[in-house]
Amino acid sequence: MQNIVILTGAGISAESGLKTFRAEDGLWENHPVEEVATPEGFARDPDLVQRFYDERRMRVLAAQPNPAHEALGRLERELGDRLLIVTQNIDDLHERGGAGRVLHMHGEVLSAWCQRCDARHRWERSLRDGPSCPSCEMVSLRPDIVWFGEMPYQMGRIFGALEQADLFVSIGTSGAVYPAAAFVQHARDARARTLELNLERSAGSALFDETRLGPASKLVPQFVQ
Ligand code: BJW
Repeated sequence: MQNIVILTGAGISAESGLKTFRAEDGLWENHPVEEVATPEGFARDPDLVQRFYDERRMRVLAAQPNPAHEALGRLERELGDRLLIVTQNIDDLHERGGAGRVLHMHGEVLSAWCQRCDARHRWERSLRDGPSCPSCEMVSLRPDIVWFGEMPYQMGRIFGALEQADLFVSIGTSGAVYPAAAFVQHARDARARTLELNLERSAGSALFDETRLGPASKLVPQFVQ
């Protein structure tokens, strides 16, 4: 039995109706990245950033997992702790697709983080109206999201799993953002086989042993079979 690490990006949720970032009609088109996805942007205009994530939160709550998420849920039931899903996505579609062991390296939009007491709370409503933290009652909640310049979550566990991996699969990510873009090289260093499933070749495509091109809702169920 082999250890598998799967990295997912916005492409796996595209067919659930959630926009990717870097496509022509993507999320960054109307929102300059430095305004909405940096701590400096949040300090400058918290209302704009909260509004951006309020809208994303509503869209995630309305979205449904697609056959790609569901296939990974089935794979996890089969492989148990030999499978680790690492997602850059802030939605909860892997979990609703049946996967329980998911590391959200860029945070979760359905979580609010208190900058005062460090507590995290599941959050489904707006953060714009200045709600107070249920733990310390201070008004200092922000979206529990990893912005540019901040340290992604769970890096120790992720690098540990990559060192033990026999197979690394990257699904629906452009390979434009580090450190996730470097995982394929870590997996290669650990002598894992590397496979890319994507609509089009990613930035690091040459580093993969194999690339299969097509929509995730087709390629992922085929891979899992
Ligand atoms: C389909 C499909 C379908 C479409 N089926 N596929 C040089 C070297 C190293 C680092 C840096 C560097 N220069 C700058 C940095 C740092 C920076 C960085 O990487 N910048 C780049 C722009 C160069 N990184 C950071 O700041 C990170 N922190 C950090 O590095 O800390 C220091 C550190 C050092 C060492 C170890 C550890 C840490 C933090 C990055 C935080 C990223 N945050 C964001 C926004 C917040 C989340 C949110 O709002 O949702 O995360 S940015 C955005 O990009 C989001 C995504 O998770 C991330 C990746 O995007 P993704 O998922 O790849 O989406 P797209 O749109 O780019 O691609 C979609 C893909 O899907 C495409 O390929 C399509 O083809 C495909 N697709 N439909 C299958 N149906």
